[in-house]
Amino acid sequence: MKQTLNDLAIFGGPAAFAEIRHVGGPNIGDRDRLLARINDLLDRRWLTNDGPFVQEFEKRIAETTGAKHCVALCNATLALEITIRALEMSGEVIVPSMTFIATAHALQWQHITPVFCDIDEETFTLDPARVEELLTPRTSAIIGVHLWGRPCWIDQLTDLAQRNNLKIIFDAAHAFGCSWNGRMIGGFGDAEVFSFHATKFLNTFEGGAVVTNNDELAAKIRVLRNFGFAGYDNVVSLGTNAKMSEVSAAMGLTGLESLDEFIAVNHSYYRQYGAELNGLDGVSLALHDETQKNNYQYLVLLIDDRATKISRDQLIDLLWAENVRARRYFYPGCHRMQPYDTLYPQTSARLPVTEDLLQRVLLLPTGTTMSPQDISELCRIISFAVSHGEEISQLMSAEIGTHAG
Ligand code: T4K
Repeated sequence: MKQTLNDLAIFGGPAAFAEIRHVGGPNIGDRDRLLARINDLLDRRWLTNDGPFVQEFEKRIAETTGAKHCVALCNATLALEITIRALEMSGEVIVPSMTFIATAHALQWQHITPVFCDIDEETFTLDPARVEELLTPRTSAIIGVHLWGRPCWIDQLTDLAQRNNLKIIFDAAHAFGCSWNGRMIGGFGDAEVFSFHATKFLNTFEGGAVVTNNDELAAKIRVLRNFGFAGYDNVVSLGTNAKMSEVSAAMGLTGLESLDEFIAVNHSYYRQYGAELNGLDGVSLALHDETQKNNYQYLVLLIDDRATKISRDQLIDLLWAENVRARRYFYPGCHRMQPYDTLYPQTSARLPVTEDLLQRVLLLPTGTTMSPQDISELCRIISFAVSHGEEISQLMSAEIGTHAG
């Protein structure tokens, strides 16, 4: 008879978690403050289109990051698209494949070729030496991604861009509240783009922002987010609708008041995971640079299945069976997703570090939706699975499919 997960003693019976635990469970902040703000905006009857909460939110983001301008938008994908357009990128743009698909799509959507570049083994962000090798006369820009909040090699990439007369922006979707060399993320390159999606460290339900020190660029993006209007009845460019609504800004302002609490919780779980999984063969925590400010929003394990004997994907299946929605961000890599896999089928050969990392990452729930007991329970399951890796792996073979990353 075929064996199932339920035949395993520790995993038999009900799942370890009665309710599902997610990677990216939203931070809410003070609910009463949020509801009071929602009442205000309803009383004002000003719901969107550059309202007072959006303006206040932009001011607060600019202050927090030290950037001169913040333009709030309805999500980071449109923020990237508009920034790419405003900076007149064209031809080819160098990006990592180790990112959420939105980074690549924002280019391809505008008929610009994303040229996928490998990352380095220390930060998992664009490797400047590899970027240089990929430059061609068609290259117009570089987009670095501060993956999981870990900043890119900002100086080296900026220097490379300047020497080659290229634009440079950073996809900082994961990096609000993080710093690099003592300076907050937000003020680097021609612009940086934050995501304030529900799953992000700071959320506005859906939302994003472009931050920049460039007056002209900020003004251009403001026009582009509002259909190209530069005043009543005066459309000056091909814009779109990418405005942030007042209710989103109300959520963002409320979250901003609790940032210290969000960081403290994330940081303490980062340390707890580190301590409770310490010494487990084949399991390591992707580390943050503790000399910098970090938001610790993503808890990333690296699984070496030669040591664990149970594969990363089996571990994920096992966690899902226990109601833990562990993820494989960003498996299988943008270059293996459509349309890129068909358009550029040879890409994987030049991405060895990316390919290797994609086989090893496993993201776990953390943050304000979790408790210290939850983290301990999760670590207990992982420790058990790894210490019985070989037996469990055999039992699981061919039993269940792999869950999506
Ligand atoms: N650049 C980078 C590097 C990015 O990571 C992202 C987005 C972007 C650009 C684009 O930003 P936006 O245009 O979205 O502002 C999620 C998010 O939708 C996406 O924003 C995020 N990155 C990406 C890393 O994660 P999915 O496809 O994994 O979403 P989903 O529905 O599977 O949810 C993720 C987890 O969060 C699940 O375990 C469920 C949980 N969740 C989700 C929502 C929406 C909750 O617990 N509550 C919720 O309300 O993309």
